[in-house]
Amino acid sequence: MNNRYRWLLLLIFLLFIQISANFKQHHVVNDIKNFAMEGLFQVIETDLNDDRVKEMVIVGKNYVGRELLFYWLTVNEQNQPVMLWKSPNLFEERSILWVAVGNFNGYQKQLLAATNTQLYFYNYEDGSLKLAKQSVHNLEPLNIVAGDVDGDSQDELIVNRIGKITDKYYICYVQVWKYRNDQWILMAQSELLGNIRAIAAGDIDQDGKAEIFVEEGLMLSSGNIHLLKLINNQLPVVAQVNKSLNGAAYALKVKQIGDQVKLVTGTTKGFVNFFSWDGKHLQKELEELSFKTNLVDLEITDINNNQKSELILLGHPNRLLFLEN
Ligand SMILES: [Ca+2]
Ligand SMILES: [Ca+2]
Ligand SMILES: [Ca+2]
Repeated sequence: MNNRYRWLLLLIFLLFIQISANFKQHHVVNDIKNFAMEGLFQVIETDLNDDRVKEMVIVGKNYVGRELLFYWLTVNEQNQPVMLWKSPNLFEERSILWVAVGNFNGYQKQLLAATNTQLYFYNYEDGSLKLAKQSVHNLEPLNIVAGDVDGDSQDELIVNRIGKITDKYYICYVQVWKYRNDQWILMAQSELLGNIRAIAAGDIDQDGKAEIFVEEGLMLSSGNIHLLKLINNQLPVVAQVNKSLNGAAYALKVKQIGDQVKLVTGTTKGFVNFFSWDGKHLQKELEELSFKTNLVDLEITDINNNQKSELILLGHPNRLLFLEN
């Protein structure tokens, strides 16, 4: 055996160890094919009742019954979902429903639900959620997410909205809004970024301020990830990764995984990938998970309170999948 061949074998062996070490860690603990609604859009982790145990909120739609709903849920010891609360029907003609949880007003965690024209503020109270406020808005959101982008401990509302409509697709941009004296104040907005399909926020560089991530691309093709940072009330793109994923990444989250904060993506072709920040670039990691399902959203959190994180996947149209390490 020549030297070059031996090195190649060693490299393949090392790659195999790394891949299998990560892959082996995940196994399916529950797989529900028709969960709760006809179509699911979004899953977010949260601790709405502040009991230090994570719950989740799942958003979706019943097409036939013309319902837009979200569920507040936990799981039991068998990893079966247990409903804590179901929203009223927030249906609006041709509207999305999107949910974000954060401390928007500076003194209280709230769940914010947005349709095309309405914003609903919900507070946790005695085991359920109570509508605290409903208002009309003109944010024109395609989706929303919460994040503390300026590091003042108050969450801002980050909105993906349409800037231009061409005959084939939307060209979108990002706005950051701060809630002050019962009003939303525009803090910053980005340039036009493309057909944004997913948005996320989280402090990947650990400076105490959340960065904003968007994924944009056309149709269901592989897209581009932009990392935006609030600098002097501007939202410049400070890093970008082009066409590195297999499929469109409708699932995008920033998560603490082990001792690192990572960007996690889930695509229409069923791939889950992880990106870390090296100070200058988003680095795609070797670990890649693959599922035979069109992913619409994902979450990573200890949903069953066993001190280990689960990977929660939403598959099109209404599949709910839990994986455990
Ligand atoms: Ca803030
Ligand atoms: Ca940061
Ligand atoms: Ca767990």
